[in-house]
This record gives sequence, C-alpha cells and structure tokens, in this order.
Amino acid sequence: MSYRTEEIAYVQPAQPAASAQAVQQQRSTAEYRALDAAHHIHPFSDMGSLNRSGSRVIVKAQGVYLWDSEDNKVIDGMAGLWCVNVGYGRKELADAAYKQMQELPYYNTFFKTTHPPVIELSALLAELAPEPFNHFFYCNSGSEGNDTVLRIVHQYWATQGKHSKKFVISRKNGYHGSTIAGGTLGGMGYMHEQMPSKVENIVHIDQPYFFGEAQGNLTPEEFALARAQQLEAKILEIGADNVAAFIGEPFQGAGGVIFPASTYWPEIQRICRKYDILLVADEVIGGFGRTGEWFAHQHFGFEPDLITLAKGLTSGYVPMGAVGLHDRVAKAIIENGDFNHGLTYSGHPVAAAVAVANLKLLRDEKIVDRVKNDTGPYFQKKLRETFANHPIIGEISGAGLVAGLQLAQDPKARKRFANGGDVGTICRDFCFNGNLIMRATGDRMLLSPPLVITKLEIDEIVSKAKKAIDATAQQLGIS
Ligand code: PXG
Repeated sequence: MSYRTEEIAYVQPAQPAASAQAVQQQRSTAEYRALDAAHHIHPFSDMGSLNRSGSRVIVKAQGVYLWDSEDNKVIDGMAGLWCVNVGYGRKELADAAYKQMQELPYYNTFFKTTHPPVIELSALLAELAPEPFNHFFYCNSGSEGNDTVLRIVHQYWATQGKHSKKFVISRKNGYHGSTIAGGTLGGMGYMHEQMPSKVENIVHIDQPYFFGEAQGNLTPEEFALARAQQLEAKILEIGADNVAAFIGEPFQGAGGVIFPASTYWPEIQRICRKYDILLVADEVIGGFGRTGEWFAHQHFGFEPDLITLAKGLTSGYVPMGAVGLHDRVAKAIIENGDFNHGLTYSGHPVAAAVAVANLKLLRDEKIVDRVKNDTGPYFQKKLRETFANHPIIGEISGAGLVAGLQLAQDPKARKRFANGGDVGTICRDFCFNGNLIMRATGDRMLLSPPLVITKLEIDEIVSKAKKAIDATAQQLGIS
C-alpha cells in the first residue's frame, strides 16, 4: 500500500499520439499540475516530492483504457483502484444516475423512510449473494464498511449476552481501509505509526504469505495450515470468551495479491466455529466477480458471517459501501431493538441506482461468468506461460482477473531482493513508461483489470508487463 512518491513519479511520455479520443481540455497540463500542486493533498503521498515531479493528469477513459492530458493512451491493468469492474464509459450507469438525480436525488433512510433504489438494490444483492445473505447495511466506502462491521459484531454479542467478547483478530499486511478503525484492523505498520490513537481490542496474527515468509521445506498447504492455526493460538491466549470476530480479505489485495493455499480458509472457519467467533470476509476487492465467483469467499470455499462490500458494488462510478449480514447475525440485530449506527448517505438513492445498473450489467451481460470460464483462465494461463522460468519472477498468484507477480533475485531458491521495494518501483516506472498501469506493492507487481477486458487486451497487458519486467531485470544486470 505504501505510496512512496518516487513510485508514482510521472514519467515523461513519448511523443503524444494523435487520438480521436482527444477531449476538449480546459487547461494545459502545466496549468493542471501547477493548480494541483498548489491546492490538492493526495492520499498516501509525499506531497513535497510529488509536487516537484508533477502528477499525471487523467482526463478520459473508455473500456479498459485511460487517456492523460498529453493524449497518451494507457491500458488500465488495475481497474482504477481495483474497482471499475464493468470498465469505463458505460452509459447505463450514467443514465441511472441522471434519472435518479431528477426523480429523487437524496432522501435519508433513518426515520421510518425508504426509497425504491435502496429497496431494489437490497433485493438484488440478496439474489446475487450466497443464500444466507439476505440483509444489507449501506455506507460510502470500504473503510466505513469495516467500521460498520465492528459495530455489528459488538451489537451482535451484546444481544447474545456475551459482553466480554470484544477482541477482533486481524492479520499483519491485511488492508481494511484508512479510517481509524479500518487502519487499526489493517496490518500496515506504516499506517499504525501515524495514527494518533487506535481502536481498542484489535490484535493481529501473521499473514499466509508463502513466498515471503515460509521457512524450511513446508509445502504451501502445510504453511497455510500453520498460519491459520495461529488464529487458534491467539484465541487461546486471549480467551475465547473475549474474542468477538476474525476478519480477513479472502485474498490480500493491497498487501500484494496474496492467495493462501486451499488449506487456509477451511481451517480458519473450523477454528471460528469451534470457539464461537464471527468470521468476517472483507470482500471490498474480491467481491463482484474478481476471482470469477461473485464473491471471493466462494472461490475459497468458506461461509463468513459478515461480508464487507464496496468498489465493484458500483464499479467505482459513485462511492458506495455495504455490509452483508448472514441470516443468523441479521436476526439478532433485527430482533433486539435499536442499532445505533448510520450515515447521512446510508443507502444514497443515486449510488443505489448506479449499483443496481452495475450489478445488472455484471449479471445480464454474463461478465462474471466470462471471468470464470473464459477470460480469467486465459489471463492466468497467459501470465504463467509468459513468465515461466523468468529470471526475476518467483511466483504468480491469483485467479480470475487478479494476479500478483513476485519479483525475486533467485526465484528457485525463493530469495527476494534485499531492496525489493526499490525493484518494484523500477518495474512500475517501466510499466508507466510503456503506458501500462500496474501497481507495485513492495516487490510484488499487481494486476486487476476491468472484468470486461477482452483476450486481445489481456495480450496487450501481458506483453507490456513482460517488456517492463524484462527491462527491470536488464537494469539489475540479471538475465
Ligand atoms: N478493505 C479492502 C480489502 C480494501 O482493499 C478497503 C477495505 C477500504 O475501502 P475504501 O473504499 O475506504 O478505500 C480497501 C481499499 C491500493 C489501494 O493501493 C487499495 C485500497 C484503497 C486504496 C488503495 O491497493 N483498498
């Protein structure tokens, strides 16, 4: 997640290509950059350094492509920030927002009122989500979703009369957002360092990161099992009567697209059940088709009690987050009086209308099916074939349309670069230079393109990634 500014330094593009897609710009690139530097604080950025180098100004997008203010066409290997699942420029979503803004741009759902978009969205989510998920609470982001999860978890145990169940167990290098609760739940040390205070009663166990952290001759399955069993050890240390929930991303996204072996989630689920602990799947990245299933927990074969949703819920066209409640949790919340939590924009009608239009596209155009049966397998195979025996690729993780490529000094010996973050940065700069957006998390290169991507566009991403990774190896003197 760490955005050191040198990672995002703008790379001076080659000659701008003439493009029919050119948009009428209000200002020159230099003016945009000057105003941005003068008035805009970016997230997760070293602003002094960024202002000196200048941001890339993105002005337009269509399908899987972005255009910058110099008219460079860039292929977006990250679907924005893991969110633009239906791709850019879908008129259906714009029309849904326009129509809803005219009919009812806003009304709240606090005081015995509701409205058609939030009703339609809830019914549609209940249809698309696995069977026990029939109730949804709305917010504006994944971070608020995880704040909401904490509120629901504590309310749930209060309704059960188990008031001592207060601890939530999470994982190092997990990402759950950037509010105080989201940041505390996440296991990013550099975020914890800058927090004025943290949410109480949150503790972390190690992540199931085989390539980086497995010792000795453990197989990936043995290692994943051992990492899952840390949960049991932590529960016993704290006392099961004091533990409320475990939260994890089915696969870690921002942490590097870390896919645990098949032994991990069943063991986590077994432990949660054994000690009567709620299991929360943070589906903010994994939800809405990324792995080829509607939700990533279905890919890994487990059944959570709560799911956090955002990003692909609206394909990022407007902000919206949600929490899905398993029937047994929903029942407890519904039957036990007030639940004192809500946001002005909980269930915002425009966001809900856009979400409905978005989910219908994912379903009716069989976009999720295609990820599962066609483009996803193609993408995974193409990456594995292209980088088989590559001198600096240690592993490729992923399923569907998400992948992590581990950069390594000695792939066969699982030896990472001593300065892995710098190597990731070099590689990312080569990608930018080649007009491919690829995210670097330390020494892992990440891809998560829009789910509407075609095989030809996958070929383009993979060949551009290959060029960038070859150039990185060459710069390091490895061949
Ligand atoms: N949970 C998960 C699993 C996420 O990936 C959040 C919660 C928080 O969502 P909001 O909407 O509050 O940002 C996220 C967000 C990156 C990156 O660089 C990833 C996220 C956000 C920003 C950057 O990989 N994930």
